[in-house]
Amino acid sequence: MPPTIRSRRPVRSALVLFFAAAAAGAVVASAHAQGAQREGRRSRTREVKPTELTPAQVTELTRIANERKLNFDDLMAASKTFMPSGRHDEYVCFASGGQSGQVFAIGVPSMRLLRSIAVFTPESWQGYGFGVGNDVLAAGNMPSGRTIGWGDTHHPGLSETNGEYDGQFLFIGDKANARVGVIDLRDWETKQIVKNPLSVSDHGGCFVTPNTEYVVEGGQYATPLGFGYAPLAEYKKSYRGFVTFWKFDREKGRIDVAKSFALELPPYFQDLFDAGKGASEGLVFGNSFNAEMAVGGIQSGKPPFEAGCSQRDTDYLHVIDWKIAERVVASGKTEDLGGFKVIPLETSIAEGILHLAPEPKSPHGVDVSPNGQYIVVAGKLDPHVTVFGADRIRKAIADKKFSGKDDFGVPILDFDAVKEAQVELGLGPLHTQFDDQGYAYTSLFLDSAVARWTLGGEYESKHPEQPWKLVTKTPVQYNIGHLVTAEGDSSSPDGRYLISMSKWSIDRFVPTGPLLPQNFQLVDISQQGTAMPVIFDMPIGVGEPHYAQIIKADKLKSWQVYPELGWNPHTQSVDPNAPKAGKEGIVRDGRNVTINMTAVRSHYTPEHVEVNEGDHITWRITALEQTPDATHGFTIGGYNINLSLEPGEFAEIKFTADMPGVFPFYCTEFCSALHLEMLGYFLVKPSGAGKDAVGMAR
Ligand code: RUQ
Ligand code: CUA
Repeated sequence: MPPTIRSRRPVRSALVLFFAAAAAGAVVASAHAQGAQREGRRSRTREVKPTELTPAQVTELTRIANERKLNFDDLMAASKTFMPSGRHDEYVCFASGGQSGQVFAIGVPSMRLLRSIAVFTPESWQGYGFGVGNDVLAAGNMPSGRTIGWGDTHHPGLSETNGEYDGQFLFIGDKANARVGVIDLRDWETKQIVKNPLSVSDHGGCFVTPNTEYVVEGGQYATPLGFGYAPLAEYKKSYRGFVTFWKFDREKGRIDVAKSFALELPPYFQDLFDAGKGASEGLVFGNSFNAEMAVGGIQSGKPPFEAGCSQRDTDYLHVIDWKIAERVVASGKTEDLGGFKVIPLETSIAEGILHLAPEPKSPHGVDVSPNGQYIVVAGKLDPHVTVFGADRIRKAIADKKFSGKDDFGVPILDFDAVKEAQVELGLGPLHTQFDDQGYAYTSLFLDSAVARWTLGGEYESKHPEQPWKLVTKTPVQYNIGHLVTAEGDSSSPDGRYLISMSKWSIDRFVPTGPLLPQNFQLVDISQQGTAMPVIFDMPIGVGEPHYAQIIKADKLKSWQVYPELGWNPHTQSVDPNAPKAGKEGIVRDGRNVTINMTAVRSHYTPEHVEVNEGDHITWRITALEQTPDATHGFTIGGYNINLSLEPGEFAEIKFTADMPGVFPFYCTEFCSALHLEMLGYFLVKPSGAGKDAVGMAR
């Protein structure tokens, strides 16, 4: 692996420059701090004065720099990323959490993990799946009812308005189980999980259309759609790919399954998708990597998938016109599969919804430029990225400039007619993002580098002397997968910061056993030309993130506390059943017992709850807090229950008291000095025969 190239300028002379830069930065910082105070934030930011360093301070800093073996580049990196206590990051990066099944929110440029958001995997800290959230999780189970207890999150997608992130919702796809999660960014909680009714697994989700009309989820490993069986010998006949358009109801904050639909696709392994915008609005692009329709079979001497899938020189870019698809759905030309609307492949061909275009060898990413004009496809086994032109694609479709049809009768657009440019970048190009300076950035997996290159065409005025050219490469450690720039796949990227989502970390951190963290490396892309240094390494030790998006932090309108006491986060309204202060108590109706409880620093009311074995319990709690961060937990040990009750929140849990005994319940958040005293007893009186908590028959 190539080491990072860095100048090792002597520290002392370099420090003078550094402090000059630091002084300039401090003025900006001071303005920020004042802004924060004007906004009335409860900020503890100290007053920042322009830095004027005394000779004694310079000496002291130089001593520390030398002691810690920091050169000038290191000091610059530190000054670009360090956040004094209380100062907020300018951006938030939402990264998928890979096999953790969650989403991570990371502050940029400090690269501090702000929190995880539980989506597909129960998470006790957030009280998700241990009393509440169970229904959201259960909605994502297999149609057979089989429980899925985790997810493999790949691509987060922020909701958009006119192609810009609007900070309202976040969608996230689960590759392993073909599901989509919907997160409301007011309280950063998962509100909905939908299971794709066609397929076990997927890959190309979630990507949103420019006004979040649809959340796009593309398939990957072809199967008989709808969970049927067919032998692999019938692959071409019975196996199919797909892309699903989930209709999003912004008002309700939910996907409307009844208004959603899917397209049946040929059994090429569809990979990533991206929604067109601007010049390409109304189109969706998806690539694929098994035009060979290989089925593997290493155990019987056949070429393994990796070889079989990469025989041909080209695979297929899928160009899908979702506006036509919408009309076709409205006119009822769909088939019903498990209660879901599917446009058959013949219909897509006949109606002009689907076209293919050749794309070089085993591509991975497909990314649409900010103006929507250029569609960049990176071929893993080709050192180039291939750029398709949206206008060219539309013209080729209109003029029927086809080079043939595939085995299923899908017209293939003539490559030369739709190709805009090809740019040689290096080995293993995967994914591309953009900035505001007319540059594109592509991850090079095999080179372990980030390539910066110039866009041409409509962007040519930015770099007239060298359109469509590689500018520079920055080495990263190691094996970069996705990369993300600030607002980098929106209509107006900010640039400035890029995160290399490095898959291997090898020697970057203290070894953590044979399983090492992934490495998010922050790259400063604020300067033009070849300067593009790595300025921070952040270990991710809780899963393997794939894609991420970076949003300007001030676009997020997060609640600090729930708007009113008794708020039900699932309905995002006050719950009529929420217990009120002074109205607590226990109500029995036959075998049904309802507990109306409140929680406030530092007690629950009531503190004694006595029921009989076998009673059906409805336990309702309102957190009577309105102070930011005054969160209470609530656990009943032994009953697998743990809640996180944020200020104002109402929660309801239902269970059967099938285990007799004495169960202390307590608050699992260190909420106050007398937090240990925030407890009560749940007493379950044994009734007749049965088993007790240790499983002994009575
Ligand atoms: S993947 S490292 Cu997006 Cu699932 Cu490319
Ligand atoms: Cu409430 Cu600890």
